[in-house]
Amino acid sequence: MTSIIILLCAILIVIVLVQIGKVTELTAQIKGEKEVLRDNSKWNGLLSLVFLVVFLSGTVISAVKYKNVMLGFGPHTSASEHGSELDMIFKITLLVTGIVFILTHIALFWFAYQYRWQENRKAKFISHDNRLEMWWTGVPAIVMTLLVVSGLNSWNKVMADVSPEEDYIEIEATGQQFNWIIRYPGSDGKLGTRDFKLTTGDNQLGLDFKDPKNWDDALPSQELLLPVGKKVRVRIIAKDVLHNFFLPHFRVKMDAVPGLPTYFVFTPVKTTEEYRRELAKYPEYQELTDPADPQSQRYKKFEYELACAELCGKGHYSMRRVFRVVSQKEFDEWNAKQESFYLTQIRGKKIDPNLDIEVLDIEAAQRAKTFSADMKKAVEGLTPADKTLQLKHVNYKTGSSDLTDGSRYELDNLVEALNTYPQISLEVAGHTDNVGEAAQNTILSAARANAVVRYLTDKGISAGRLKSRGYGDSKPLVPNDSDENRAKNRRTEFTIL
Ligand SMILES: [Cu+2]
Repeated sequence: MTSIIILLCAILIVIVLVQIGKVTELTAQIKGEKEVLRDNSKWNGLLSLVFLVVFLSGTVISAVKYKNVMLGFGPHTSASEHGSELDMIFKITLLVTGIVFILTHIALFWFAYQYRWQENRKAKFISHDNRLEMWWTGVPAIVMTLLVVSGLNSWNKVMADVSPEEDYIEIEATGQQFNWIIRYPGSDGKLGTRDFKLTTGDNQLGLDFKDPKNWDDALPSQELLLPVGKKVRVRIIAKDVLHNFFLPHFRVKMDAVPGLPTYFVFTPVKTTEEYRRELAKYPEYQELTDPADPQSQRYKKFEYELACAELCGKGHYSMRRVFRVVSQKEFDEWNAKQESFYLTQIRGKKIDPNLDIEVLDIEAAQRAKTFSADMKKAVEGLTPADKTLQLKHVNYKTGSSDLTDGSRYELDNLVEALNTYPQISLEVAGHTDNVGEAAQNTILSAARANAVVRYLTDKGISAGRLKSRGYGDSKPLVPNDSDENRAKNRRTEFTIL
């Protein structure tokens, strides 16, 4: 329907134009050709002058009016180190081209008015003038050279890669239809390797999990943080079509090309809060976004945005992510809280290439951290329940009291805790589920608790600090009514005495 209306409108416009042409021809016949020509020229000339004034003043007025919402002006000075230099190039170019723009427009429309057709006036033809040629070739050539040379100089500075001894963080941005997957390096500070051949539905980035650097890499799905004052190197990758990694407030813009990794290095110099404080000084940003809420000023909503600056398809607009720039301290806290993609999504599943390794270094380290935090709480605890901890990663071979190989990590954590707190002594307690005979269960649980105590004394802990006891199935954690619950009841605990 809409297209039919548009088509009809187009046909009507053509008819109107043809009719105007015919009317003009008729008037010319009635009035005489010369008369019409004189009239037309006069009006064309005058309208040229009017256009000149309206157009040029419109340009200048709109530039002044909107200056505070344009990047590089008002509160929008660059939020990155290299950005101010780029802004300066833009401003110098704008000044030079602005002067030329105004002069040529004045000349163009003034000439159109001044030299409009008049009777008895002949045009003067200049076939060639060397001096003029020299001027209008020489001056633009010199100006262009200066602009290009200073631009190249800045380009080399902005595009310089990091050197290995520099202090920087590296993140990775993968563009796909239609979102950005941002990868953080985790606690080791290093991004793991990827191989497109490993890409599956579960491993969308094709991360090579045989590479330990990948084990702690995180893919935050919500908020993204960057520390202020630290160099950030972004690896930029595309999975399907051309995308563009665009952080306008940092003057960062780089194509994400399938099959050709690119990068950008920049240093954020303003935190999100500092940027908001800057905006708050301008009336445009003090306006309320919700008239009913006096606290809804525009500047409070400001965020650093990541967009895709390449029209990559229907959902292109949805490729927005928010980066928040914060202090190094806040960043470190946030970074430590990010969950490892490998440990939460891949580890232990069929696609995990490290199934043959019972406990990875990173898992042992994580367990040690949790254990020492739990231990601290238990030592400070008041009730017996507070002072009781479960040895979650201590396991035995089926039906026996032989510790599995993987149990030693948790037991070594316990040894370390006993050395850290030399004043404490423990009761190690074995528990079973209700399968089998009760007497048999008590014997097995006692043997298991004993095995733990033996491990600890072998590691130099004084036997006087350790008791062991087998409770059999007498103290279940939960009712023994499902496999899952029975598994919970089979456990080894210790209580600080
Ligand atoms: Cu895109």
